[in-house]
Amino acid sequence: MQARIVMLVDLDYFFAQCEERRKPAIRGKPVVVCVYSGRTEDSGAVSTANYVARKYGVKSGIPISLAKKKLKGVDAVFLPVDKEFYREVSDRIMEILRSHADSFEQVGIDEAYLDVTQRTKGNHQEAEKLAETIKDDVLDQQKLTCSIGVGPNKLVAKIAADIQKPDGLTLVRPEEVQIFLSYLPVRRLVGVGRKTEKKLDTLDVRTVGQLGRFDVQRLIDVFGRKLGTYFHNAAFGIDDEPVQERSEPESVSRISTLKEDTRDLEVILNEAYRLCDEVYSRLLQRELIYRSVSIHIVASDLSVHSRSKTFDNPTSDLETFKNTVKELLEKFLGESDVEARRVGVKLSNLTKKEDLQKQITNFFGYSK
Ligand code: TTP
Ligand code: MG
Repeated sequence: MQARIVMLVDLDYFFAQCEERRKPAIRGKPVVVCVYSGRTEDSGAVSTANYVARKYGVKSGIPISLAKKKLKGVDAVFLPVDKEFYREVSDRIMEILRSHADSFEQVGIDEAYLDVTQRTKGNHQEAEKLAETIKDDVLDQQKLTCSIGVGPNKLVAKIAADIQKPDGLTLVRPEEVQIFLSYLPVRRLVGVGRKTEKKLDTLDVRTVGQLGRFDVQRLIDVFGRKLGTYFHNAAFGIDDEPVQERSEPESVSRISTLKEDTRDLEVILNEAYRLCDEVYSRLLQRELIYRSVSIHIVASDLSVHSRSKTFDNPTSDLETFKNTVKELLEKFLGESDVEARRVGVKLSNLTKKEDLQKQITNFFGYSK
């Protein structure tokens, strides 16, 4: 089997960086994105903070009141989370990342694995160049920085991505894996949480190197066969987990805010068609076909309205998509007197293109 080359791309201080992007004036100040629980003014937790705020000890998970204490007297910015906006930014970036991968696996709102073995012909120099290109593309097109780890598998790529942040690029060649891992604390390994770290500490195992030298049978005695074997292999950077696209999405959608509140079909359609093009390109990229089309309208009073149409047979036609959106919007404006503030379009009831092909082939009883 050819040695693999896997990347992990992690966006830097993601929620806070999204906020910096849309409010350039806050750049350079400590930015703290918070989940307010709403009980008292400052109750809740910090979701994330930019690197300026991190210098003051502010990080994910701490109480907002503590963050305020740490930033007392500093010109800091506290903002509530806006998941919908971060999701939009994330979707666009994931699309860029997916286009650079042989196989792709998103693992969180701001993280994805890319298997790039084929397109780099297994060459590490090529992989490094590709990682630079990806960083440039994300910055040019979406104005965000990310950190990338490159390694022979997911385990090593993930650890490598964490080594240099923000805006980092860390490449670990197969022959460097052992030395790269050996001095790291065990906590860096995926699957080693605080509890496991403590348990390993009582066994005098603190670094990944020490974990590798620790008797595997004793590890199995302490953690069970599955976990014990995993830890032993992980210590040597062994990991065969493939980079795999997660299951099919239920739907592909886009929503955006209109320049001003309106009931003008032309204006709404103009924006809706632009969203259709974006949604359609995602559909093609993932080789999906659709059976349902929906529109979403957020009105000026923030009420939310939807209209959908489902076809008997799946299709991948762009014209059908756009015509249906037009039809649904016309119908909606005829039935309702609200002004539209945001417009969204969605394709759902998705299936893989090849599944349809298989069905047809089976139906006609022949195969190529
Ligand atoms: P992370 O990638 O862990 O953090 P980050 O992107 O903010 O910072 P880094 O530069 O170290 O990668 O998480 C991604 C987003 O997930 C983060 O921006 C906010 C959210 N998040 C929470 O809401 N709560 C948490 O405890 C963590 C860790 C993250
Ligand atoms: Mg991140």
